[in-house]
Amino acid sequence: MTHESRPEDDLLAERLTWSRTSPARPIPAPDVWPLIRFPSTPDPFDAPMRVEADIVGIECIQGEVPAHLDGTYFKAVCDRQYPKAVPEGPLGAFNDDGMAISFRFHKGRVDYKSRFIRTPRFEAERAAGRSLFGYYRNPLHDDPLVEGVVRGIANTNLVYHAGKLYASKEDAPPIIIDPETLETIGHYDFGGAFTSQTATAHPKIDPRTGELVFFGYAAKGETTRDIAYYEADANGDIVHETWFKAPYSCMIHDFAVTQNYVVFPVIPLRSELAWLEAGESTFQWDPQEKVHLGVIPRKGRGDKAVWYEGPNRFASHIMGAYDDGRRIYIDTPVSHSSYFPWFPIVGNGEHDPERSKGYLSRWTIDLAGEGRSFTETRLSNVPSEFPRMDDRYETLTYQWGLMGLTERPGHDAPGRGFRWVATIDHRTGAHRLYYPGDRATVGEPIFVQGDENAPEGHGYVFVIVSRRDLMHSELVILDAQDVDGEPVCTLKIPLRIPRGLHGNWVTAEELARRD
Ligand code: V55
Ligand code: FE
Repeated sequence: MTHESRPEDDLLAERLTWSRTSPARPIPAPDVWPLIRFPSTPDPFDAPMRVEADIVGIECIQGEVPAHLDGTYFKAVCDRQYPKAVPEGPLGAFNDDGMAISFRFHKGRVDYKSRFIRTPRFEAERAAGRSLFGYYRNPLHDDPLVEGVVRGIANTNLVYHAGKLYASKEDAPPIIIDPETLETIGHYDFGGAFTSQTATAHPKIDPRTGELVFFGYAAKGETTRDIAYYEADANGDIVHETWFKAPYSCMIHDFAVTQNYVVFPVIPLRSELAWLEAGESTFQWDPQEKVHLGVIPRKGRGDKAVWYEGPNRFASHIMGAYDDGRRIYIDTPVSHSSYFPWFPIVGNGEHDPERSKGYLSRWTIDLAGEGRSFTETRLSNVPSEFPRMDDRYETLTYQWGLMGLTERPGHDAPGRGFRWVATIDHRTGAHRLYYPGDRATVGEPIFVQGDENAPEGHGYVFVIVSRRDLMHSELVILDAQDVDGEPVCTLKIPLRIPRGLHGNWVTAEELARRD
């Protein structure tokens, strides 16, 4: 099946692009500030927090902080400045304002900081005292005051490369923020070399070369099939740019990077201009459409992409990927229907929670094989998401991974959300699990190197735990090889850290290399 764009789409697409980083005219201050009243959340723990905090020396309530840890854990979380102007349904945190949080470790002391990202959208709304931007990824119903203004909310990831800390969301160019103060510096276009409308929140750093490998999809505006693939060298200068088109327009949240290839997963969470015009969900799950994996050699030409097809599947985050010259291996939680229940199903299908569970699987592309298809094998029998690895092995053969689990077969955990952190050893397929207790949920776990020369997966796991009964959060540090043992330490943050997406550890040595 193809989803050809209509001839009039190119004209309409212009309305789906941004051209300004501030409103055309200053936003007038209201005569009386609008009343702020948020809808209630199913769990009061998830109510908006809106606190920008500084805590010098966080309390350690269990164990001891490893004094040799020197660096900062940066993480993007999602809070909301104002109630939304449009009905949006239970959209998770996807349309909430980005906030950067940091835990700075130095000589056994840990300082906490949180700051909203000052996106053009955040600033415009603050001036008005209310929401001006409407639906998720749909500019057609925004307040005319902000027509053409970048809609990005930088709520998905914080990535450090070549002296810059990038706050990103996949519908806008990256914003850089100060790693020390978390103050927003502004949009960054790599000295003019970056021309896409969008940049992924999941760039990859090649540990061998220090290159930043990234892309934008819907790169000429929402619903366009255009993809721009970039590589920046270890100094942060863009050295490669190529443009091509996906078989159909969809959300390309993450991608696979190996030593020799980049792979763009086109997954049927599709997007159509007509849906945006009608104020329907910008993304909808299409149970009829195939997966297409677009393969390009590293720094190769987009128009030479080779597309490999597979059956209807959902996948989002990639744990790890590598190639052996002939085959490309991509490990990702795969489900038989959309993982996101808030995006409707084309044809009004009902969400089936069983079919939407993701199981870590390996997609294998045989570049020398016959035909243009790929194979799928399951690596784990527990439903998981938020896969991560020891990032020192990004693009390379790897054996150790991390993930969050919503359930554990045979074990009853009351409540919902991510409840366990699991590690996987690909040599044996064995899992080890950390469970924080019955009234707690976990965020994305990350690997933190204690010693840069330690073997793969030897170090720490950091995870933010929401203590839903105690109404505070904790940063729990686990021994990466023994996550089922007693935590190394537990740091108590006396606030609710808003629900978050992705984060990364940056060593003090890397941070010192700032320009
Ligand atoms: C995700 C999160 C987003 C988004 C798209 O898979 C995908 C996660 C926080 O926003 O816009
Ligand atoms: Fe993500």
